[in-house]
Amino acid sequence: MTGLMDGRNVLITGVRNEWSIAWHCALALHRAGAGLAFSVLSEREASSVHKLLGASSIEAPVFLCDATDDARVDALAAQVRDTFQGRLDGILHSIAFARKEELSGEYLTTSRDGFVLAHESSVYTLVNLSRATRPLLQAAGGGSIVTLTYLGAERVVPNYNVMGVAKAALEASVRYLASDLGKDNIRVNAVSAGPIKTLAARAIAGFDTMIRQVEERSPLRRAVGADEVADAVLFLLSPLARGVTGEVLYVDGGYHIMGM
Ligand code: NAD
Ligand code: IMJ
Repeated sequence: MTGLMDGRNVLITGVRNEWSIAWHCALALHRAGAGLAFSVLSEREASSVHKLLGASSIEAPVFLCDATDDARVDALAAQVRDTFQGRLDGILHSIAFARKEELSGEYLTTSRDGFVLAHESSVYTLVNLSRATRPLLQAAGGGSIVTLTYLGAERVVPNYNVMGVAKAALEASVRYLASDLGKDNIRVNAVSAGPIKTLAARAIAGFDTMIRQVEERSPLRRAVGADEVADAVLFLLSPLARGVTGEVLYVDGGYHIMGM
């Protein structure tokens, strides 16, 4: 069978467990024929990904990389280069972090440290990964970088706070990176996903209320699943999106278009 991603190699970040949006993207990319490599934050996540791979018959290396650590990001790029003979076609950036205490109450009380940590983890990691892997994407004649964002970048969503400010910077980074990398035929886009029950969302105050609102108010009258986000990510990583860069694509059942 010929697949949309046959002969193309993609680096996937941000798989923590089977609910992770990045895991569903990995499944969609694998089904489309892509070769995969994974980068995870901790040994614990590495063993979780090894279990998922074992159960799904996907063969792929799993590298350890705290994406806020410049030396680790450069080492990851070298590992990916060796895995894929110097050529890389796509990257999924699915990384966000803020301190739990900054994700409730007023944004006004965000600490300086918490502000910096959220931006380093959730925004600078995209810049750093893009910089370190640019030669590999260039060697493939171009490529596609996709990150995940949320409506809280543009609207005030209760408790999203410093993450919303970081996602605004992430979306602006998508545009600036798209401008820098377009001359290398490297595209940079974001998928803005509706609320999905993952580890990064379950513990959040008001998350269930948010899902109920989406079910009541979005044009499709339902929340979206990680598989639906994954298909949009697959599109942006694939040659079907060869004319699309610097864009934010909403996969939220249309929620963001509504005034009320
Ligand atoms: P998740 O917890 O499964 O994934 C978050 C990942 O970020 C984890 O794998 C974690 O290890 C990784 N990470 C954090 N700091 C890191 C670092 N320094 N280096 C490397 N990895 C690091 O949750 P998820 O919901 O799948 O989140 C993935 C992305 O989707 C995030 O950017 C999130 O903001 C975005 N998003 C989620 C939702 C939702 O409702 N779940 C909606 C829109 C956007
Ligand atoms: C997160 C916080 C507040 C409201 C929220 C979310 N809503 C949604 C999310 C309405 C959908 C999930 N989301 C889009 C995220 O980007 C989550 C990021 C995140 C989550 C945690 C939880 C655990 C922790 N730190 C985190 N850092 C980032 O300690």
